[in-house]
Amino acid sequence: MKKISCLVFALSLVIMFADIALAKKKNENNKAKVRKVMIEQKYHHLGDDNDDSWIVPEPEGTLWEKTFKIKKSTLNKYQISFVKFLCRDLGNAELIVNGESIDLDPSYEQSDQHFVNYVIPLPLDLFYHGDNIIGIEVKMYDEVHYDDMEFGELEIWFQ
Ligand SMILES: [Ca+2]
Ligand SMILES: [Ca+2]
Repeated sequence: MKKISCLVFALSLVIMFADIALAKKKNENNKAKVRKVMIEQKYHHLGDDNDDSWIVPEPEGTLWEKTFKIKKSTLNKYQISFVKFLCRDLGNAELIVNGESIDLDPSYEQSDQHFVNYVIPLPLDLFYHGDNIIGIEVKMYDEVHYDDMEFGELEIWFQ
């Protein structure tokens, strides 16, 4: 009897470790899969000042917005999302996703000479299946002037 219970115990240990190994492998596979959705490859200049050294010298206004679609299967499949874009001289600007304002981490390097890669985590429940709107709006830094910035290569990553 004792022998049998030892055998059962050993067997259950083997099954348990096999389960853990399998779960770990599954997890690693999931981690490796990132779905990258290009929203806007083109560069845009928001603000109110001309700058001939920028990709888009003339500002295009103070708000950029774009509608894009997300499939229900994407929202069901992934756990987290990020918005990723290249940006110069971000300063005082706001990211808006489906009407919700997202704080842009002020610890990123600020440069008007080169582009900085921003990766901002977004709660997945901000998105709808079907149409979604993403926007960037520059703010005033005094009573009259807007804080210019330039951005492009904007993607949303699902992971
Ligand atoms: Ca700026
Ligand atoms: Ca300005």
